[in-house]
Amino acid sequence: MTFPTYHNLIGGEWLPARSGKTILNLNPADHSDIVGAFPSSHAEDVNLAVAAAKKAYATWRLVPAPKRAEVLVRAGLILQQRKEQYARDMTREMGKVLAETRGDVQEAIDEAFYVAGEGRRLFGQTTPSELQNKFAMSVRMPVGVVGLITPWNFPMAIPSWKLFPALVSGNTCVIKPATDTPLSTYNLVQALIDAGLPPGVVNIVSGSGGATGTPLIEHPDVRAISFTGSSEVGSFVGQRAAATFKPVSLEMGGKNAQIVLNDANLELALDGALWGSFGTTGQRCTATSRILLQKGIAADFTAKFVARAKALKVGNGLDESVEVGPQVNAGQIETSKKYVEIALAEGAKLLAGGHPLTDGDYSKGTFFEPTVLGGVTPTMRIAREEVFGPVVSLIEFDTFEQAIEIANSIDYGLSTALYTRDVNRAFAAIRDLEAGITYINAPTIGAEVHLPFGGVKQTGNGHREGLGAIDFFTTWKAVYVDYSDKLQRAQIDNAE
Ligand code: UN1
Repeated sequence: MTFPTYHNLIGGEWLPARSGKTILNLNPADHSDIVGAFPSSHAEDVNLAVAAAKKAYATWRLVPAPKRAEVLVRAGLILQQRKEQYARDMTREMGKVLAETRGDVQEAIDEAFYVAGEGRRLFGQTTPSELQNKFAMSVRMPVGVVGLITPWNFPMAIPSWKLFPALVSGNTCVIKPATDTPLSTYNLVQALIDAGLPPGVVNIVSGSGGATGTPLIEHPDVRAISFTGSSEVGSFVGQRAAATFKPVSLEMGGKNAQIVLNDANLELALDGALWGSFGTTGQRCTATSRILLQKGIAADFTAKFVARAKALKVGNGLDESVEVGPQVNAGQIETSKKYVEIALAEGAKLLAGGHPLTDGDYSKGTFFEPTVLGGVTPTMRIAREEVFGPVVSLIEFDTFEQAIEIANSIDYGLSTALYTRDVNRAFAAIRDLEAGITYINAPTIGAEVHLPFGGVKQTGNGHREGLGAIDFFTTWKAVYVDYSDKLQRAQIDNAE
């Protein structure tokens, strides 16, 4: 079949990788469907992109922030017009069902309009000076050239979470999209270009993490790195960035628990668990991967949940009747398989699924059955390690306090959910769950762009996207204006 060839975007020009090499972007539902060939970039391509971003920074930083924001408003409007096409492109390259890829594009639209408002805020502070006739304030400054490394599971939303706040703050960007899903980043950046973004302000270098990402992290002219991906890679990114003292925002794994108490609305809890576990084929860092069931409802919940998991329709996400798309690639299938084996070896019971789907049309892509494991105990590896696939564990408990303890007994801390009608317990859980996000009577997935997004423990290193991204993409400058016309020595001339 014929397929398009895409180039890197460097200083406003579309350029192939210097090596001439490309990486094929395949539809995970049908590997014979080639979405396109994308550059396989190396350090020399990264160097060109960083140089272009550095050049563009000299002028972009001086564009008034409200004007920078207008580019985002126009980009948001363009994305609205192209939503259907971009959603279809995304389902083709990533696999998740159309309803979800429409949501992914919508998240970028929401982000554009939310962050555009920052163009007329970017607030600093004024504060009294300790000296007379002296004025003190703080202002937000851009950081400079920033490097953005994004994952395949939210191929447009997550790039928008990074690009838009970086841009409104006056930075210029080099983005390395995920190897599996570069097209959605191209579509997002095309919307920015059509909205009037000047050349060089955003540059794209496609390629693998090692060959493209590492030189970006290490480049001396890159002033900050924002990364979303696995904790394993995030640890590497953080260590490399530390060598050149770069601020680095790391958004990583989860092992998110939904707790269901005896008094919960059971149907609601079932709906939430099903969506949280198998939405995006379980490939969200916020996905529900542990369902903690109080013993009074455990048997009833389990029977209903297993029946509903077995009834889910798995297939090509472009088919509107499909509920669960493929996994993104063969490596992810291997991980799901491996974790089911580990769980069974440790004594868990297979209640639904557990295997790759390979018959008929499934053989064209990378599909895995929605999988439910019962009899899981909190110390098993399946209860502690991230799978990033359609594999969920059921864990039973006696008391509310035990549930909180189990929920917190892992190395991650991204999202949590509690289903109950008891308002006292709800507020105790909000206080006690160790996670960046807690939902009450709603699933672990579904964050909105204008709240802080991120986690504690091995999920992150303290930064937040959404509300919080501007803090990462700006640096504070303290400003003192002395209008006394004499030397005034702080801590000395005004001391008793
Ligand atoms: C992710 O999985 O990396 O809250 C992001 C959610 C989405 C974002 C998920 N809005 O599930």
